[in-house]
Amino acid sequence: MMNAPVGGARHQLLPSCSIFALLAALALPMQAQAAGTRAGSTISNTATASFDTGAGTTTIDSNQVDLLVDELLDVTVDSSNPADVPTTPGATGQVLTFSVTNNGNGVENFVLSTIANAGGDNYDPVVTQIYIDNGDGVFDSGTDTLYTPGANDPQLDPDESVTVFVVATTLGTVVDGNRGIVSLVAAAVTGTGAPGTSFAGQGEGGGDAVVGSTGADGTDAGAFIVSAATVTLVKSAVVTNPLGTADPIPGATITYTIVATVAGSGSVSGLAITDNIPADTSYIAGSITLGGVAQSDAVDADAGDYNGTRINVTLGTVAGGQTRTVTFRTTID
Ligand SMILES: [Ca+2]
Ligand SMILES: [Ca+2]
Ligand SMILES: [Ca+2]
Ligand SMILES: [Ca+2]
Repeated sequence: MMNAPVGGARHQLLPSCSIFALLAALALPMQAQAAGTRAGSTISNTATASFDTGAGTTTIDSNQVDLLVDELLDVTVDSSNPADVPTTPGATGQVLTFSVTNNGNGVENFVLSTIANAGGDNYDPVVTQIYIDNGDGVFDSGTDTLYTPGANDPQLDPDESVTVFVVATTLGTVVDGNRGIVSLVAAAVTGTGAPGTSFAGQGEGGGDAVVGSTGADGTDAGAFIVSAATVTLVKSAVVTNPLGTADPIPGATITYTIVATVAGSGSVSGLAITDNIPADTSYIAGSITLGGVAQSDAVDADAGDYNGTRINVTLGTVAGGQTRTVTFRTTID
């Protein structure tokens, strides 16, 4: 036998290879850099000796040593949310996004679970579901796959990643600024343990499965931040009368001022201020103002209206840190 290159027959194909084989040969080492040589591969090696006995050079080969590459079990989990995800008290369907990557060198299934009570935060989000993304990176409960542990543990090739969505409910008792952490855990179904732990014959291709440096499980944390707002309402009245005093006598005018203050890092929506015209008084037509701007009594393009018994000012969405001031006038009958 002539000099037999390491790797034998496969490498001998290269001189006559097609462009596809060349591309494959170029691509394979890149794959191998991350996950390493694929589990189940055989590493073969033969030593050669050359010598001269005086009758020319003779070459002899050693026996061939074949090693079956074991499967390394490694996985990492990464939160895909660059910042805390805003939520509001009592909100359902709140989503944290994670990426699970098979860092091993064989195909493996990973069982997923969550931890929401580890502390270091202000409350425990209630995890309701885990979904496996359909590949578009966007959560949609209609097209992504609801995860059931043991039934559809995601199967990943070496270096393959999958996006996982953790869906949670925010407690109704949380307040603005509260933070709730949820960790996603992914663990190799074949087994986990201390690095080096071996599961005989359970690797892809018939070798052993060996726990890698990650312990064959990985975790990362994401967090919700409660972004809520509260509204306080303060009402005051100023009386003027034809006598030039502040006495509330018949014929006196009462100017009511209502200040709505929104506080917190979030906002409120659908904010409206309503006030019934008190008994023994008469509303002064066209007297509603919002932020000092007169509002018509009709239901129309502006925010205010008077319907014969009450004034109403529709404020809509107001962010924390803002105030809205409404005034209207009545006369004492
Ligand atoms: Ca495997
Ligand atoms: Ca917690
Ligand atoms: Ca999706
Ligand atoms: Ca109006």
